Amino acid sequence: MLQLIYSPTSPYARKCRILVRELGLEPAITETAANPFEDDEILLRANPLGRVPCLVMDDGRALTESALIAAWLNARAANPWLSDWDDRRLEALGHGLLDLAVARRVEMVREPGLFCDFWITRRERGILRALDELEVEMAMLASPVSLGALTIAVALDYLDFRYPESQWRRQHSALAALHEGWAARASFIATAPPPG
Ligand SMILES: N[C@@H](CCC(=O)N[C@@H](CS)C(=O)NCC(=O)O)C(=O)O
Repeated sequence: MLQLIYSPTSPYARKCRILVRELGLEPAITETAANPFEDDEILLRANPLGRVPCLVMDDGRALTESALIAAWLNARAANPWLSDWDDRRLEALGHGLLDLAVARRVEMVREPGLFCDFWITRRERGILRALDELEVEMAMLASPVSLGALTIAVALDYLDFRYPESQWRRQHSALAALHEGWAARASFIATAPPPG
């Protein structure tokens, strides 16, 4: 049995959990919740980096990094998604958007007086540039069900979760359509972060 260690609010982990469901791998995987910020023992034993997601494979070795875990799960599926270099390129862009959104969140939750306008503004400008670029990319998207598209949809949903005031839909209708398609899927609904 494979073990996927995740936290319910982590978008990186959510991407892997959605993929597990989309690829029909649920019977082969146990999902174990852990809080990386409380240094949960189960997580630290599997991943010295102390981050989620982490996938413990059948032989006990662990995979870290959501993109690597996703590629590994896809390779193991009976009906894998096609993933070419262009899809990987989009996946990296979506992943970068996610990194910026998470970094912005980290900056926002610092104690008053510690958070830094420079970093918040810098992250926000990066998020906007990435959204503009991805909006253009949507016209050339080969398939809305791919690792690239999934990563982008998860990043957009994370913006709604942690940055609801961003109003990213206003100038990005193609991204809004991609998100809407994903938001209706059972895998997306089943892995939604808890409110709050
Ligand atoms: N590049 C990693 C990022 C994973 C990551 O940063 N996860 C966060 C949760 S959203 C975490 O575990 N943070 C704990 C920490 O940084 O100490 C991936 O793609 O898996």
